[in-house]
Amino acid sequence: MKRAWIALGSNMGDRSANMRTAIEALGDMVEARSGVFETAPVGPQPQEAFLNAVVRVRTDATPEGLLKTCLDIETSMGRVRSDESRWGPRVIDLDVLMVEHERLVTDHLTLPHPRMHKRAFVLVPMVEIDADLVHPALGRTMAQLLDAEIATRGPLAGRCDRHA
Ligand code: PH2
Ligand code: MG
Ligand code: MG
Repeated sequence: MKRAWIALGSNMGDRSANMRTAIEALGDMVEARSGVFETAPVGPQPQEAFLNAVVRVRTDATPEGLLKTCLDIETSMGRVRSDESRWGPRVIDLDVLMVEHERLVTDHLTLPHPRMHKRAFVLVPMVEIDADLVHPALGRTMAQLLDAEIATRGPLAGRCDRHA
């Protein structure tokens, strides 16, 4: 069994319900989950605030298999990728962040997730569950990466508020 980390995000519809439904769909795989945070949208277009969280799962699936599980959950929750723009609003987004310390580049999946270390909405919940986890490409812990990101951008740019 390997450990993997998945980021969840929603900024359309009943965001809290969407987050709950997605975590429930991951089922028994989930062994730890962060709190839910309300976060300022990152990306070119103006859009509603997101809810974000990170879960740690345990699975025998391959990274590609785990990605397929995530995409299937998105589809089952009504997400239609062809209707949306890159970094635009979405009902639910499940991103595979890391699988153990593997580094991988395929057509569909890059591990660790290529932007995770630049996103407070990923690092804040990540630090809550695994602050000392070392990023396999950067050799720094999640806590160190979050400190670096806040130092670069300032605390307001990546606003993350704990949500009920
Ligand atoms: N996801 C995006 C684009 N921008 N911003 C926040 N705060 N949270 C997200 O999950 C997010 C985003 C595309 O996946
Ligand atoms: Mg995604
Ligand atoms: Mg995403």
